[in-house]
Amino acid sequence: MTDAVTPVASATQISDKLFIAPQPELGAFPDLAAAGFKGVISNRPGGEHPDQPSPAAEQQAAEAGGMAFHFIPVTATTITEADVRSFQKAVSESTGPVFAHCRSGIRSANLHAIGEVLDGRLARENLPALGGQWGVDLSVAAQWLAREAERRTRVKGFFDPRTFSVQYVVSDPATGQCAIIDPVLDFDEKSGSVATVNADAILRYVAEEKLTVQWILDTHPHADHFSAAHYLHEKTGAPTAIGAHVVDVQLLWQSIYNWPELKTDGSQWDHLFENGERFTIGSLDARVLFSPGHTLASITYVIGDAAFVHDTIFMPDSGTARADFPGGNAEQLWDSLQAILALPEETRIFTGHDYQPDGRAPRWESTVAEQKTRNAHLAGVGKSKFVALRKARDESLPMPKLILSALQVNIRGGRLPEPESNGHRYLKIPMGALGEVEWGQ
Ligand SMILES: N[C@@H](CCC(=O)N[C@@H](CS)C(=O)NCC(=O)O)C(=O)O
Ligand SMILES: [Fe+2]
Repeated sequence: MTDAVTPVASATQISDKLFIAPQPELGAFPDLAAAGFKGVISNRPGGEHPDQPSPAAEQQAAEAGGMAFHFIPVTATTITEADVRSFQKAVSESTGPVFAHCRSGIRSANLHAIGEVLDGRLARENLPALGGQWGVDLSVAAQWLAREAERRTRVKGFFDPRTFSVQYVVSDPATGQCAIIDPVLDFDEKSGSVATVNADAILRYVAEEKLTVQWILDTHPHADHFSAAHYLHEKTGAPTAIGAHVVDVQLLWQSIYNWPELKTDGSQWDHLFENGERFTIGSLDARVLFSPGHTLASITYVIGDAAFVHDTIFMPDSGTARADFPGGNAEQLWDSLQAILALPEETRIFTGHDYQPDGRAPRWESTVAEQKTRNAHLAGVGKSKFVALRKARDESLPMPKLILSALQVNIRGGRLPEPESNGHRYLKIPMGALGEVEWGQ
């Protein structure tokens, strides 16, 4: 049982803990706290209307009243499963009643309803009746669920809050075959310890869903986390693969690490994909697009109606990946972005990182159409402007904290350094390898 709330005129109770309502004014937040609410969810993107309080102002007002604040912005046409799951988590983890709002409350009610159907507590056919009961139009949920039911390519994202990375299992419901894309091997740079929490969560999902792992894929040698490809290969026996230009990345970093023994023939993977190469995951057609710019070897996997673009395009409110690592190139990144945006408009774009702008809940799925119209770095921008903006931004970004640790692992397919005579493994840090930094005072 949850604590009772004093009825709030504007709010409709739609579950044990959840109340939906139109946009409250900032001045109403103390009343919500006094009424007994323990959490506030805003499902409204900032800046939808000039009179609307900013997400930051709402957060401050909620927290001043001792209420948790969750920013899960959606529009009727851009709801993703991640939004639904974040919404459910915000409600289930709340210590008491939760006040959810968008402009009118309809988006909040639809997010809740989608979750109920996905989890089997509600049948799709019952949505109209339930909507009638709540006085809310649930057709957004009905359409979303109908679209989802038709998909032949199933995608499950796993967000790693430590590195803001998104790992994927993409599966073919018809055959139960799947590929794992860009899995993370956990590394704590302060203690030097490695763990398999993320990779094991993926393996659990694979077992629960009775999937067979057909491929373990990386989009590029990552600079901000270790790849769990080798670990997962040992666990599942599935072949590993990456883009063929990984050999160029190996040569580049062989010199940075002064590492003559490193094999630079890509033999650390079972397969190297060429640009345009086709393969299958169960009955799903997959193909590879060469997408350099962030790294020399980056590729995009286009699988059914889904494109796994990793560090090229982020979510529309976030923009694009940086292009200043060794081997990076902003002009090439632009060309790669254009090739991705030339995919059919309804193609689902799954990104590799989400840095949660404005503290919003993590999300990772968009479409080509959304990216074209709304990407913060791309909409209405041409090549020369993009390249100038990208270079200026990159100059302001510090190197990822794991770049020097991660590359030596990732250019060997996620293998840790071999143990030395005392049984311990050691990472090698080339000093001064990546130029000057801003030291301040
Ligand atoms: N603070 C992060 C930075 C990670 C980072 O640089 N991410 C790359 C992708 S590997 C990026 O494109 N960032 C874009 C940006 O921050 O604008 C870390 O230390 O790991
Ligand atoms: Fe990256």
